[in-house]
Amino acid sequence: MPKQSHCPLDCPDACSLEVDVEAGRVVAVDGNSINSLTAGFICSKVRALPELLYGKERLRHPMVRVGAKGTGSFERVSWDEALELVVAQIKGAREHYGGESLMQLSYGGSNGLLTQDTTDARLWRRLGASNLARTVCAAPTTRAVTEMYGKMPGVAFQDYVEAQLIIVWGCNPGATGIHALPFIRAAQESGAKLVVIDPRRTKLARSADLHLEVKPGADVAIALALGNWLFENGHADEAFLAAHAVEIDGYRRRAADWDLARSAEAAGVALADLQVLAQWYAESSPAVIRCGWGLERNRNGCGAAAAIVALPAIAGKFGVRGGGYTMSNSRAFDLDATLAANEPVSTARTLNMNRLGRTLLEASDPPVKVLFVYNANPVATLPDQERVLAGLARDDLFTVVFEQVHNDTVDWADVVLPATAMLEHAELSKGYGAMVLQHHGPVADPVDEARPNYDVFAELCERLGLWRDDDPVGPEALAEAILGSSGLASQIEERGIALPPAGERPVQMVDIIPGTPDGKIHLLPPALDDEAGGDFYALRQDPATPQFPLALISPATNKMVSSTFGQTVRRQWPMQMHPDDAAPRGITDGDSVRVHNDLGEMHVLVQVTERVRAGVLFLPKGLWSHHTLNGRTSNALVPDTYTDCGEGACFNDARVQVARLDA
Ligand SMILES: Nc1nc2c(c(=O)[nH]1)N[C@H]1C(S)=C(S)[C@@H](COP(=O)(O)OP(=O)(O)OC[C@H]3O[C@@H](n4cnc5c(=O)[nH]c(N)nc54)[C@H](O)[C@@H]3O)O[C@H]1N2
Ligand SMILES: Nc1nc2c(c(=O)[nH]1)N[C@H]1C(S)=C(S)[C@@H](COP(=O)(O)OP(=O)(O)OC[C@H]3O[C@@H](n4cnc5c(=O)[nH]c(N)nc54)[C@H](O)[C@@H]3O)O[C@H]1N2
Ligand code: SF4
Ligand SMILES: [Mo]
Repeated sequence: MPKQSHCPLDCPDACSLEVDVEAGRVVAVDGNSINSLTAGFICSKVRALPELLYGKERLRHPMVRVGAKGTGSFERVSWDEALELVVAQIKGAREHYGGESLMQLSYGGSNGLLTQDTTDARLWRRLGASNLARTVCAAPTTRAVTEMYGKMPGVAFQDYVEAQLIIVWGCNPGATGIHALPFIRAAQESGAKLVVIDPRRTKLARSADLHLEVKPGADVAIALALGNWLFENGHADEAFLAAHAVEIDGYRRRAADWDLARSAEAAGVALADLQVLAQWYAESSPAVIRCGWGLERNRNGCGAAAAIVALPAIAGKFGVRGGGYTMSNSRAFDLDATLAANEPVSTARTLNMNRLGRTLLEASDPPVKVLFVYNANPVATLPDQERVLAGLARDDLFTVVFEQVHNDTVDWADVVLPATAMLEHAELSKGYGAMVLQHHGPVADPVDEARPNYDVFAELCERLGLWRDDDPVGPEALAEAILGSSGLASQIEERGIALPPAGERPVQMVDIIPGTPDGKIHLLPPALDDEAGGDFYALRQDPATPQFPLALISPATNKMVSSTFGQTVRRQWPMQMHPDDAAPRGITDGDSVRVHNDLGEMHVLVQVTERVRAGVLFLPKGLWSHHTLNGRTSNALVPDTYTDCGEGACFNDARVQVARLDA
């Protein structure tokens, strides 16, 4: 009998799973239909999960460093020895430098609610450790959507079949959320038009009725021009706006700077294409915009997301099934996972993960003395990789890496703790695309000595004398603390899954309304202007220079989830480059090239292809050092600058030069 579970990975789809287990080991994983969006199929990555669980890179025992930092040479120790060492280092740093000298670094490795912000948050808060600003993803889009709509959930993918027009904007569901695809295809078969706005000719873009190959970072110009055009041409829904929106005149004044011609020029797209898009959007209902995260990872990220999600309000696209927008649905459930921490947020300083390298090298009040990494792979995933590496190389820094597999970050650890992986521990997860909540116990045995996050952090609390009698402990008690009296636990018990109060297919502005304090849609939130230090809708200048003219972007691939599964891709990963950029540099397909800027350099193979627009290079996010010729990845060229609002990472603002390696 297959066992039921779900996928907690950082993916919108939150698949419900059926797992074949033999003698405590996972032998096969597939989807079932308990989550209706899963519809019985899953991605190839998770189908190959046994390779992650039982492959040679899996960490099986605690270890301490024996060689130089960065070399990844370790010797096996017991859990007791490893934890005592960690405890001694934490105590020592706290005594001499204060709690803020302790830095935790955790992110999306496990998107589940039990493996992050429960007993770990309890530990950090009670220690007075530096707080972490988790801004590496979704920070600018979340800022925009929270200010404008109070993070109202979006159109369910299942309802895309109802749409006459689907605009997929800065999102690549063919890789990053495959369960939306059947609904997009079904809509197309029923005559819906598909528009894709993306600097790359993705598979979806190639099947679209219209593809705008936008310059990276220029989306705000397109969205404001569309808004302006709707008003100017009598296609704004003034009655809807009067009833449900505020700051309309302010928005109009800002957007008035943008006509379609100026926007086409700024965004590097054809004016005729923009005119077609404007006309289609005005005419079609239901019309839905799938706004992704590709467009947020630059200096204009928050303004772009805001200008995009303003459009359905202006054009009056809400109120019908299949009409509106989809961004993140992570707030479909009103749950506070940190309740399980049983400890309020501390007043300690906050460190932004996007500047990890700078923080490790420059923070002085106090310096970071202990870095504790879990649910994250900072060497692979954070900006300014050279600085991150230099920081990790500090002799006076004690680094703990609590991980499932021997990745690039583990190489820099002083102590390595082996973590259980999905299916080996209990998990409670909500999708940020699929609007479902799932809860399962472990279905497979942990490998060797691997242990779940929730147990290890609880034990560290105890060893550090930070334990309280009323602390929930163990996965059941933690889940209970999070779910409280919401009624969700009994739903899960009865049906194997829970749906949010408004159901899994809410109609925007009918079943759900904006969660802003006044319940209105805010088209020009003053808080965003304040944070941006001026007009957050401004199109900031492209960071390209004559010396570094090419835009290196690093969106997701279908082979990995961020850096997760990187060990299973054993080949070199080629960087895509347009023929018009390759030819003048004497570069041909298959060449080895040097990609560089002031921050660093990366040596990679090249694939010359028209699948990226001219002026743009593509190498995916999350790559490991073994995927390139010199062990550096895109992040070695990514500045640690912040987005306009939200202090997000500007991964796609890397501007570089490329030359043949033998030149
Ligand atoms: N260049 C570039 N870089 C990017 C991006 C980009 O667009 N361009 N995008 C960014 C985005 S969107 C994101 S979300 C981040 C993700 O950045 P990260 O969160 O750092 O990366 P992940 O690969 O999701 O997860 C890291 C690790 O968590 C571990 N892990 C998983 N579950 C558990 C657990 O239960 N316990 C413990 N202890 N460990 C666990 C996994 O083994 C994995 O190695 O990367 C960002 N990096
Ligand atoms: N297989 C797989 N699935 C994943 C992930 C993964 O790594 N692999 N990561 C998960 C995570 S953490 C996240 S956050 C989501 C992200 O999922 P997506 O929203 O799809 O985000 P990205 O992959 O960063 O980029 C999406 C598209 O935006 C394009 N793009 C880049 N810059 C711009 C721009 O300035 N404007 C516009 N219009 N488009 C631009 C890219 O070319 C890319 O095709 O996916 C999740 N799902
Ligand atoms: S990574 Fe996404 S598509 Fe793959 S099984 Fe998990 S939730 Fe489903
Ligand atoms: Mo992400």
